[in-house]
Amino acid sequence: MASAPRAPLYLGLDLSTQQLKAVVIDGELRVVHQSGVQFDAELPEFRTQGGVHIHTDRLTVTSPVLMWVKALDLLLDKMKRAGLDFSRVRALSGSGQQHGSVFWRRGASETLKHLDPDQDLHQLLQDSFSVSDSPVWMDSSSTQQCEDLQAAAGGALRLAEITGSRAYERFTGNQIAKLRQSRAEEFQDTERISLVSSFAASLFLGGYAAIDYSDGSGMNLLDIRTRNWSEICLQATAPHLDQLLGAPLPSTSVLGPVSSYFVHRYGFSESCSVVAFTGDNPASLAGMRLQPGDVAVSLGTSDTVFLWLQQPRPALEGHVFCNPVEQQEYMALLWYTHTHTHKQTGELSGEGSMMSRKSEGTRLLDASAMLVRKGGGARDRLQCFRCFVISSFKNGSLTRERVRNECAGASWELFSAALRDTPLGNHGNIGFYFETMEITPPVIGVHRFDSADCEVSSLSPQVEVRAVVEGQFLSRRLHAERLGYSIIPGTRVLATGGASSNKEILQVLSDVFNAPVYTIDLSDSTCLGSAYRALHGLVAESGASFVDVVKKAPEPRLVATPHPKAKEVRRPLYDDALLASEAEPCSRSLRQELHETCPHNHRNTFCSPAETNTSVSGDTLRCTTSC
Ligand code: 5FX
Repeated sequence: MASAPRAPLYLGLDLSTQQLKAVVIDGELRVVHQSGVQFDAELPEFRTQGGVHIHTDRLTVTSPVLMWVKALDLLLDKMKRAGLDFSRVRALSGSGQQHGSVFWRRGASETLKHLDPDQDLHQLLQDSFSVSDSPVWMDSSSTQQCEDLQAAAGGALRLAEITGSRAYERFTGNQIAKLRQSRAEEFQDTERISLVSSFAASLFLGGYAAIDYSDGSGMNLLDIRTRNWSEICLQATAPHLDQLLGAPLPSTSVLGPVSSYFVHRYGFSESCSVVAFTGDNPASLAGMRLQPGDVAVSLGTSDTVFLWLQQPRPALEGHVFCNPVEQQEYMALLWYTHTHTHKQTGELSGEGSMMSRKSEGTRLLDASAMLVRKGGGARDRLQCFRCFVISSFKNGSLTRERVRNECAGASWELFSAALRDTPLGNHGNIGFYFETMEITPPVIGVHRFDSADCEVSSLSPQVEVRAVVEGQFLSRRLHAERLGYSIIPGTRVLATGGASSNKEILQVLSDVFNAPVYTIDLSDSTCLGSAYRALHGLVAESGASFVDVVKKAPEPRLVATPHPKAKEVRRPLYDDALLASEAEPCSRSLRQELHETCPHNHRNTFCSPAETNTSVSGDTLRCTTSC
């Protein structure tokens, strides 16, 4: 049933790595409009690939901030041409790729306040950024700053206790520290630092938008208990940083009305509310409406696995994020085991031993109990605690696309046909495809193995297609299991992101997880989650819960059930090699050095117990390739 002509609408946006998208829903939660702008194809003047510039060091990854602004001009023009009546939009919210940062030049706040509706935003804001190339989540160039921050905080574990995560290169605080050191002049000229999400919200507000707690949790700067910036982390990162960041706010906050620029240029109502924007992962959680026992797999530029666990099992990696929809909850609880980081700070004794890892796990469990101990017994809270676990994988859709281009004539139809024509288990052929430094696990390398578990340099095109998809999903499943995922009656795999519209890929997902796969009608839960959050933001202050507000939303659709033989397919080689690669107690910086100094000149190397040893900076490292 179509909505009444004047019925209110809610707009959700997502400024992701490769595109800017919008979804509009009505009060019945029906999608009434969708639009998008692809950066590479529609804004070729910025010369991005996959929406980013990868610099010559292969570690620094940035996106032009004006490309994002111009994409918003294009998107709103498209929506207007499509006949969307902006005056009906009661509230809008959005999301951005997590961790990325925008550096506003001195004077930009005045510019934002007085935007001339006769001009495009990208013209008006062309001089408003002190740094034109924004660091994004794919960047892994701030290893030194990570080590410095951990040392200042009293170790990786202490930093995780404060901010929810040990130091990660892509986390914003470490990017800010790097920029301050390497581009002092631009840093001096900076008036305000936004996340990608709060940057997009600032455009709509006509003033600087607060960073929300949930996206703020991905910075290594927010104390997730006090929900304020951590003094220790601020000081270790940059002087007077709190002034550059502004005070963080709850993710459900109404930040104010839309700026008069949008009222005059596009016909928005003056009373349209801007609800705090958040990170793409928190927004996706809102869009998928995860339930206990579910596992959600987002298949986008990065692949992300979200879990809702009643009783998290300690594993040594991950992030705790503040919950984006319920103010009193934490969104993500992730555990980590990477002893190599602690080794640098001398935090653990007997490094790498089972005992030290076990005791670290116990300490982390204690830390989590502390996090949830907010009135009521820790045990009770832990049981009803909404524990969302997130693992992020950098080698997602870009890797699948590369294999599609090389093995399936750049056609998704041929890619799907290859999956249909090859059996589950791929006759024992398998591959690791970490083309860029992975996040989970932090390794790099492409390795293919035949049915005899011998490394081979190539596979036939059809087999390669299945190898990449099965390999990626086995890795996702393995990490989910290490975080406590197990199939229980009623377990659902919820798939979202671009690749979730490919039936054959979803069949492999179902077979590898041995569970039914569901999708929501829209392949993109992030935008939808933003639209839901816009609606919820209007009533959150009065105590309405998110679950109640979105209960009318359509139920996910069953799209694949596991093959009866799915249970029998086991890949011990894959599991062993991945687990071993993560057990190696060496630092990521050394790993990168190894990549450059492998004595056997291998292009792709990663740490793992194997035949060959090499020594870098006095540490024993190993090259996995049999030499
Ligand atoms: C999460 O921690 C990530 O780094 C990615 O999933 C980005 O949010 C992708 F935009």
